[in-house]
Amino acid sequence: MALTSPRRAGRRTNVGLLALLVVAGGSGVLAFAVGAPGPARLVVAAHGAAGLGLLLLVPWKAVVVRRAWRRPPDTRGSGGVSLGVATLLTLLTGVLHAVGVTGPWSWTAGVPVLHVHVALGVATGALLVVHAWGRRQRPRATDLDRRGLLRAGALGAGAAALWGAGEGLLRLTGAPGAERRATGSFERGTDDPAAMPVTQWISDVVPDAASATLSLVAAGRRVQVPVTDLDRGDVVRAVLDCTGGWYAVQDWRGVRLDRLLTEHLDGQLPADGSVDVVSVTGFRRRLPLSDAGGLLLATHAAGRPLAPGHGAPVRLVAPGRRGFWWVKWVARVEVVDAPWWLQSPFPLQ
Ligand code: HEM
Ligand SMILES: Nc1nc2c(c(=O)[nH]1)N[C@H]1C(S)=C(S)[C@@H](COP(=O)(O)O)O[C@H]1N2
Ligand SMILES: [Mo]
Repeated sequence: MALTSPRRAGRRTNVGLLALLVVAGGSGVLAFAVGAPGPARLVVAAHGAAGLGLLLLVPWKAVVVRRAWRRPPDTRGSGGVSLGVATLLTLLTGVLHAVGVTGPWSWTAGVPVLHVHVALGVATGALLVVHAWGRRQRPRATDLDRRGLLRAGALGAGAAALWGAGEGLLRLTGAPGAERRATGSFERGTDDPAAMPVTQWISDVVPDAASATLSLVAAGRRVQVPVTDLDRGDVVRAVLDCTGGWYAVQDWRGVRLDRLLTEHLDGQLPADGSVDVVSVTGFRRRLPLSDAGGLLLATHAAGRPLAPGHGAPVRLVAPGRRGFWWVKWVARVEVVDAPWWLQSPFPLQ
């Protein structure tokens, strides 16, 4: 479909690219936060479509770029080349992850290709700010007229079609990516915890010695529970889905958090409120207390005690939440009044 001829490319092309990059960046971050399969599928589809949709505007952008290069250098603005390169590398690594190639590009090389993708995505965002600053493309009334909306709609439909074609191709060719979860993650070590990667969020490290007791705290009261008392036979089958791009399903065993809290702190539990789950390393997450019935403090996976790297002697199991909520080496569980959303959306260590 000829929306406009590439010769008339210009402001609208730039606005289109900007919109797609903003959607790609936003949905990328959102993809890290969402754990439920339904919403994750939507977010990941929007992300893939916005990212791949950038390719549709390449012919138009090429004209814009060629035109700029015929002008004197001091009228050109800066950072365009690095932004272009960063954007294409971000796209490339995103696709490499989605296809699921093995070998040096996969997570087995030490660094998951998805982490490279995210780092490049963040760099692209920074370069975009530098590049677009001072050259703001002001919105015009005609952007939202019938033709403007048709163009935007056509770009959206084209992007969605490109993403759909990509997904179809993965299935047709039987690429590993056809099997990935709604979040985009690949299966590693289901029912075999030893085959599960040991993953730290940013800078945390496996502690030398974990705590032999668990502190339960509420309303100024503190109870010390030996970790050997935590295997009560409560079992939850749940998916650990890491933002590094892998997931595993295990039978986790231990004690339900609501059960443990009512046993030891009954009477001190507020009707609403939150619960801080804190690792011996300082890594922590705050969850709504109303979720406690679905949370497990696990001492075992697949019938075996947790390995040190996987959080021994006790870790949190948070079904439906991404891996960074599954605090390992839990030393303290504290009931607090503050709302759960009053914390950094992602851990800081
Ligand atoms: C502006 C920058 C970005 C662009 C252009 C981009 C583009 C892409 C593309 C094209 C894919 C492959 C989708 C597919 O083929 O189905 C992808 C996958 C992915 N990206 Fe990004 N991305 C960007 C930033 C980010 C950021 C900042 C994050 C996370 C914080 C992120 C997370 C992901 C994830 C989780 C996948 C895997 C989804 C799947 O398997 O389909 N991306 N990205
Ligand atoms: N204390 C602590 N707990 C943590 C992390 C961490 O860095 N420190 N990483 C989280 C992340 S990002 C994931 S995906 C899972 C990984 O669990 P595993 O190492 O048992 O596979 O643990 C979570 N719990
Ligand atoms: Mo993770």
